[in-house]
Amino acid sequence: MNKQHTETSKFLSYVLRHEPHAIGLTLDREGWADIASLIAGTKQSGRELDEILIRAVVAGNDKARFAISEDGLRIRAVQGHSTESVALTYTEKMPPKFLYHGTATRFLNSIREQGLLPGTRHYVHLSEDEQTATAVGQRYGKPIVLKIEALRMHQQGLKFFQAENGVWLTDKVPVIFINLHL
Ligand code: HQG
Repeated sequence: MNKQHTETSKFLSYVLRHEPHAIGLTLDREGWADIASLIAGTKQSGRELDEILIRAVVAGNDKARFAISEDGLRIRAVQGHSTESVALTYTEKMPPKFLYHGTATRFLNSIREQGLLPGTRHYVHLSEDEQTATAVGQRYGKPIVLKIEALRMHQQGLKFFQAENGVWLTDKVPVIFINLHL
């Protein structure tokens, strides 16, 4: 992704996951926004956006954060939402034995007490590989990767979902399923 694409991706994440109202946009329960309205609202806020740029960002996105509807008229973020207007329907799925969560060392004491909580987002986000988790943790400070006993959680009735881009989602991770001795 070049600089313009990265900036546009961050902007799209902001409006499609967190603050659609910032540009007068409405998302439906499944997170879909009308592309024409997205472009119109964005232009009003003084930022450049057109369909060519949107399509380039969606296609070239390193984490496949966005999807365009089959009819080509709508766009959504596939995970990561905090806005209450959205409640994506994810299909439950059996997770692999272990999943990983990247965080910052400064959060560890609190995680030891409370387990992993979703914060402002709708789910706790987990990845299949440690490398991705390290990059995620780095955003908040000195990264540390927590190994999660995902299959054991699932066997005990806790639900898992996988977004279209491969990110795993679960409501929370109780401390007993977190390996804190890495
Ligand atoms: C931490 C990115 C204290 C948690 C990534 C994290 C991901 C706690 C932070 C997606 C805690 C929340 C989500 C507790 C959890 N006490 N801190 N009990 N439980 N935390 O950004 O998982 O690049 O909301 O460890 O790739 O970092 O934006 O979640 O550090 O998939 O597409 O609280 O965002 O995707 O931070 O990241 P976030 P996250 P994008």
